[in-house]
Amino acid sequence: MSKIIAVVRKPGPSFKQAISANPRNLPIDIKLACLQHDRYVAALKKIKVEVISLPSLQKYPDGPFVEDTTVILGHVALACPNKEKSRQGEGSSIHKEIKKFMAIEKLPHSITLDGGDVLTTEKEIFVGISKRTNRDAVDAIAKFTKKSVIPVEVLSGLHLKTSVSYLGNNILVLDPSSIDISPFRRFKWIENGKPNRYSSNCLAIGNTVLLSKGPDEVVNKIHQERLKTIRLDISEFEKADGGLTCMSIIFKKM
Ligand code: CIR
Repeated sequence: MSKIIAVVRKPGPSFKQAISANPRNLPIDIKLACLQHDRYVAALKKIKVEVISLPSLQKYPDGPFVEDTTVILGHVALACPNKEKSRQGEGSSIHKEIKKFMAIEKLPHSITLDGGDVLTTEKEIFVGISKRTNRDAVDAIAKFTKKSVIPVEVLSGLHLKTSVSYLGNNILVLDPSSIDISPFRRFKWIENGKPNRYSSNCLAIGNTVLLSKGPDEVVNKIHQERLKTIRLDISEFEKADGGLTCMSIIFKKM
């Protein structure tokens, strides 16, 4: 099996100022965030993922949410033109790292795109049309892949992957009240409700699924699919609207 790489960024003191749609959930406990991040990295290493850990960036409070800076298309990566002003420029040190493995392509200025809106399956790439990602992103991504690129309306929550994850083998975990589910009809899915939204954001690598707190019922259903689970408390990242996938960029070493 080819080696899987994860690029992550440690939270630093400025993570306290990360964007949050629910400021009443704040403040973020930085010490606890660092501990939760260490456990996330340990879980990745446990399943034999090679982790590239980048230092925290004082200038970019949302820096640990590396997923939003880059879309990996296998042979090439796209540098995301992030809509949020405070996040623009956050990707440059990450792209330097990823360039060691594959080419990075830039996208036209009319596009806004966060990696959290891109859900990749074997044959399709679903793109959330959200507060952060616009429709132009769909055609732009399509230029770099042979897969079908399909827009999905995000009804609530920050990104598409806030509410839906792909586990492989045609199985999704999703919250049907937060996204338009019609593009996903051909899949089998494990349903989650809005109150447990963050447990719809799972990180599936091989036959292991990393997931945050949520109903045991979801975990049991994942086990029924003969997948293993690792549960991680990422409360401090959820305060800033982030889930497990947001905290890494995953790709295969070619
Ligand atoms: C933001 O609002 O941009 C960050 N506070 C959260 C980003 C979460 N990223 C993700 O879901 N991919």
